[in-house]
Amino acid sequence: MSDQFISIYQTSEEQLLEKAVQDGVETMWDRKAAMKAPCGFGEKGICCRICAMGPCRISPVAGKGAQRGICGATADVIVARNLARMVAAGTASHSDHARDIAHVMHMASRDGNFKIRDEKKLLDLASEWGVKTEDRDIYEVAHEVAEIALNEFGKPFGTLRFLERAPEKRKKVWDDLQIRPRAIDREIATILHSTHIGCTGDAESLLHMSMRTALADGWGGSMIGTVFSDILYGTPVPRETESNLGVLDEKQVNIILHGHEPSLSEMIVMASLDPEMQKLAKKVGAEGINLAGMCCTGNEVTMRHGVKIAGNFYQQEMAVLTGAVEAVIVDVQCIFPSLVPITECYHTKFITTSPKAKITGATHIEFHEDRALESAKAIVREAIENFKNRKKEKVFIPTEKSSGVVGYSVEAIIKQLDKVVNPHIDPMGTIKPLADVIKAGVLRGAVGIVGCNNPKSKHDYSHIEIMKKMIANDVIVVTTGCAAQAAVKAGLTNKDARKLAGQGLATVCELVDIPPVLHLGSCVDISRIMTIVGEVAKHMDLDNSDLPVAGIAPEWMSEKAVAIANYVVATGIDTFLGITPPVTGSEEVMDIMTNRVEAMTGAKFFIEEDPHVLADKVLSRIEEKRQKLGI
Ligand code: NFS
Ligand code: SF4
Repeated sequence: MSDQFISIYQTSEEQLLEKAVQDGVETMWDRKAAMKAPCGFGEKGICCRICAMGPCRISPVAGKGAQRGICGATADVIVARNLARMVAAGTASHSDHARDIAHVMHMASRDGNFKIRDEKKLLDLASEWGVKTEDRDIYEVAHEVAEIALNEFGKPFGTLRFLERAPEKRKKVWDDLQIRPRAIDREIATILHSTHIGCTGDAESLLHMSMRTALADGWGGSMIGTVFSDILYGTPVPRETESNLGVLDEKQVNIILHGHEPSLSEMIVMASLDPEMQKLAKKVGAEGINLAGMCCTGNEVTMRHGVKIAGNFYQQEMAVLTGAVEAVIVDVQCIFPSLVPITECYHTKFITTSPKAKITGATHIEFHEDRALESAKAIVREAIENFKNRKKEKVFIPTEKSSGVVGYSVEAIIKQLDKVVNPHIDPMGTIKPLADVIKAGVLRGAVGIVGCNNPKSKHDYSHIEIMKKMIANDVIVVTTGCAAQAAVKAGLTNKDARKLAGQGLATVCELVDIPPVLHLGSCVDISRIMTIVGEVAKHMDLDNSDLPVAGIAPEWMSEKAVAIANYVVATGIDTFLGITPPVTGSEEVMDIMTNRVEAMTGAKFFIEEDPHVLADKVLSRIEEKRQKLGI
């Protein structure tokens, strides 16, 4: 099924690229070709432009040419500083997203647009955080909890609250290393300070600080993003969806929802269901309004509403190339500025909505949370009214699409696991069945396959090849972000895909009624993966680093991915990178990341660009961990 997918998909991709040539449209491939070979200094991380005495670049040949920047910074320091700044930017992005969600919860009200949809999750969190809940209105509780979360960003004392959710052994590692993050913004600011000219001049110290900042993402910003989105918009449950550009419909108004925060997209979903909007769509001659998601916004709305997925990161230009999209609506992150010139070649409106991400040439219609539905309707109306401008002769929609199941929150996974629990023997509602099958070796282990697309690797190929190899070897896959969308497109989140799994995994999938690759959501939802791993470790009285699990980012590209990789390693989980990060210019940084960090956190980085070799390395590392545990 997935081999077929790869070839089908390549055809539709090629067709669209041919169309781009015919229509005179430039794509990322043209720009990549124009860029020629990437800058060798940048690629190795040995270019510094932190101060105006530079830019300085260090000779990649040891002992020959410039070995230090003008200030005397070595290659090790320059590489580590650049990496630390990537971690800070990634952490800032996930966390600022989370902050907005917390603000939305702070303004939630019974008669407003934003409501509390998962009261249980809110009440559980309130009691976890010591907020009084008896005899109180749920919205009063929500506001207090939201305020506590908002204080997590800048509180002057203490460390982050969600760290307490980790297994005891992991907390001890963090204490020993002194990397429990304090306030989220503080960690980001500290890194920016420490990487200023003439501050930290020690690679190990910079990487140590990077881990603390990254933990403020994984166990701070990202976790707040996930938990608060669930409370406001509902904790996802398994549901059917479809993915790939074939979900666009020639007869309907097609709206692409692209970006990250669910607040806007939730309101767009509501607005598109509004009878007034539906009527307007009919009036302009369309059969209806067809929403299609892209990138993490796509994941958020597909998990909660079954909105179809148009595609992942690399397909944003392709979607417009179909000529069938009335509007691309975006908020923040992973949005190509090239959508301006591309949409200009068609009738497509490119609508930015966030003051944090304005793009020259786009139509900016600001989304105001305090009059959310009204703002969303104004945006949807623009799209509908644009239907009449569509040029029939320019429309080409590839037919490829695939179905799959999405929406595996931790709660949903535990509910599935309950199917194999004998309530006379074991308690319901725990992770125990998963721990049991891992212990017994029916599943050899579990991996999280996450991250972006990157033109350095064939689109989705690494994601899919690695996923197939994992499941064939009885390793269950959980996936988020653009990797998760690749999985849906390849049919791997379909329950049928268990025929591609090894016998152990196939049996588990059948008994528990799940696909072998579980879609857990957007990139902030990697916090769900941290939670599951932590729960299994607690159940087995182990540390995360003892478990036969790994994180894999086959086609990553963003700074957010660098932050994620660092918090995953700091959480005790090995991380395999399919794209080499810009660190190879420093032997010391390479040595810390791929070797010495293991003695500190129990996990390390593996860098391997060949997806098949990478998969083999993951499998052997999993077996190594099993051997150590004697299971
Ligand atoms: Ni993640 Fe989501 Fe995709 Fe990469 Fe971008 S959408 S937050 S960064 S490209 S997986
Ligand atoms: Fe050069 Fe040092 Fe300034 Fe960087 S901080 S640009 S290495 S002088």
